[in-house]
Amino acid sequence: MASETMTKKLTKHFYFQDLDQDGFVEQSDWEQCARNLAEIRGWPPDSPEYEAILAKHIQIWTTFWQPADENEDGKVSLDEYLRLADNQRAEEFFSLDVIAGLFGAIFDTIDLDGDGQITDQDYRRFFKAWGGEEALAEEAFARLDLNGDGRLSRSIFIQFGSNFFLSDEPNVPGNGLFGPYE
Ligand SMILES: [Ca+2]
Ligand SMILES: [Ca+2]
Ligand SMILES: [Ca+2]
Repeated sequence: MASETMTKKLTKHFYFQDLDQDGFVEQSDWEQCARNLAEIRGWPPDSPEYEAILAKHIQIWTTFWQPADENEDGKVSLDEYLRLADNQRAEEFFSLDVIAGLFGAIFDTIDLDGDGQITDQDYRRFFKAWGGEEALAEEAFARLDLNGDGRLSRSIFIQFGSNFFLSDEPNVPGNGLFGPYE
């Protein structure tokens, strides 16, 4: 069984990614987020930047979320997602390799200038693209930016991702990646 803390975190993560709030995480949520990001950045739908960001989002859906779709109806329910943490599939899905891959990929969707650092502005755009509140993004970023220099590197971001998925400690910094979870 997943711990109470883990269940709360995963539930938070699930609803963060359910962009259209229909109770399922689907490929269309990821596509919509890519469209939102492109719009925020002023990238036209036929631009190479738009194509690249769309491909990255679809790749995260395909490699991380789609395998959770146990009944293969094309969408991941909260129950399906929570079951990943509940059985031996957790070893496969929440392995260090998978998490490093996932958070590296998420990082690349946030670090839109590709210099290997994300700023609080990037983080606000990330939340906004997922339909989240920019104030929550500010708060989340401030908690993650431990040395207060206004930037997060790729490696620390991946480390926070490991906190999020592998630690049952209620107070590790990575728990706030997607905003407060309680
Ligand atoms: Ca959805
Ligand atoms: Ca399903
Ligand atoms: Ca950057």
